[in-house]
Amino acid sequence: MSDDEPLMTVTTEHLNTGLRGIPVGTCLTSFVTPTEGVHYCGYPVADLAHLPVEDVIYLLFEKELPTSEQASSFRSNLSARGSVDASVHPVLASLPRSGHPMDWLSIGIHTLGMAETTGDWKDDALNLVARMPRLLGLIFRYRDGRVEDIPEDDLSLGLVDRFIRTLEPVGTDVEKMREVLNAYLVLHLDHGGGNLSTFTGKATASGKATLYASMASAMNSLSGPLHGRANQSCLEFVLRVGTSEPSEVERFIRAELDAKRPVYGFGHAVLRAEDPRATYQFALGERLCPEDPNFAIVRTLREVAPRILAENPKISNPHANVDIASGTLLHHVGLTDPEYYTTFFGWARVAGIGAQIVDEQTVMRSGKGVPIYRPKYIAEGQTARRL
Ligand code: HAX
Repeated sequence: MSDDEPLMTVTTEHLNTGLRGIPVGTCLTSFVTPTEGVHYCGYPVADLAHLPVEDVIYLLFEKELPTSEQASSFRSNLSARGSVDASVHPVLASLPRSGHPMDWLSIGIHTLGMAETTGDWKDDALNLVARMPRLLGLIFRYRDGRVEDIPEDDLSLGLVDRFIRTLEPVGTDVEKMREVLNAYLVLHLDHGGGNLSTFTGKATASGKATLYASMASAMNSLSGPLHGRANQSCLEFVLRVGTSEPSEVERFIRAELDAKRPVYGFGHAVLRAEDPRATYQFALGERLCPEDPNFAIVRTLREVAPRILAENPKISNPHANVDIASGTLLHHVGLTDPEYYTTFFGWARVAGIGAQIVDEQTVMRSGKGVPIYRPKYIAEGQTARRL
């Protein structure tokens, strides 16, 4: 694109539409296409989903996949950054267990920032990436009241294994849990520049709030039911369907639509095909848990729902989205409480949002960074007045 080429004409029709489709900046980490979904630095996400999450985090920060030496040095780098300050324990111990885990996550991130902020965007972003698995594991432990004998962190382990070590799951196939969590994280790391949580995090950072304060803002955005919390609603929906018999599933879907309720796990604002992140997770489910009754429901939903949704011409995309199978996979590996699912989403997004904040604050405009956000609002229903 040339410097003076108009990208679009903004008309009054665009006002009060949440900036939908209005170009506001550039993104160096990812883009989304209607058919292939999200790409990280050019790679379709489905091509990356089998890689260790640390390698894909490296990609988002460095814009290249690591060589094996770079991958091993990046793991050591994260290990050196991973220690979580002891002040997090009394803070988590004091929070109401009735609070949503996303509120705990936001407060946990703020606490880490109060304990130590370097002021260097990239150091703070990578420090937080390295501290997330321990923080999240501790949130689970304190909310469950399992606070006796929490194992020490083992910084020599990878990110997923550090979470599992802190969690100490009982009666779970840890190999499967590791594979499901690694894939979940890779698939949720980033999603272009303009999604609400990423935008919020970058907007907060543009006022030179700390990386931690910016990320807590992003997590607060992500916690909304129209944004990240949809993945919690999706598993709740699957549990409500309760049968994998196609005609009963069809009856259930039609009743939901008649009641003006959404059919969770289907549709997307940008994609116009099945989300490749859903396709990957369907294949993972067929391999890891083909007999799981919830997975059987998801399989039937995938067969039945698009046909019914396509009957409504208003629905731009009747196909499965990323949230359709992720909750069922997490449930299968022992992470059974859907209230926590958005915190896994948040854990993943800390890397993508962190990388985008670093880019906006240290790379854009030849390193000068993006100035404080200040979109224009036009006064309405007001005339100049004097007392
Ligand atoms: N069930 C019922 N109605 C649906 C629908 C679905 N799965 N998908 C779209 N529609 C409806 C919309 O509500 C909208 O209705 P109105 O005109 O009455 O407002 C109409 O069809 C047109 O919608 P659209 O243009 O196709 O899609 P939107 O960009 O407006 O909405 C949503 C995209 C994802 C919000 C929507 O498809 C939806 O509500 N899906 C179900 C909930 C869900 O699975 N959410 C997770 C999305 C994944 C994600 O991005 N997570 O972050």
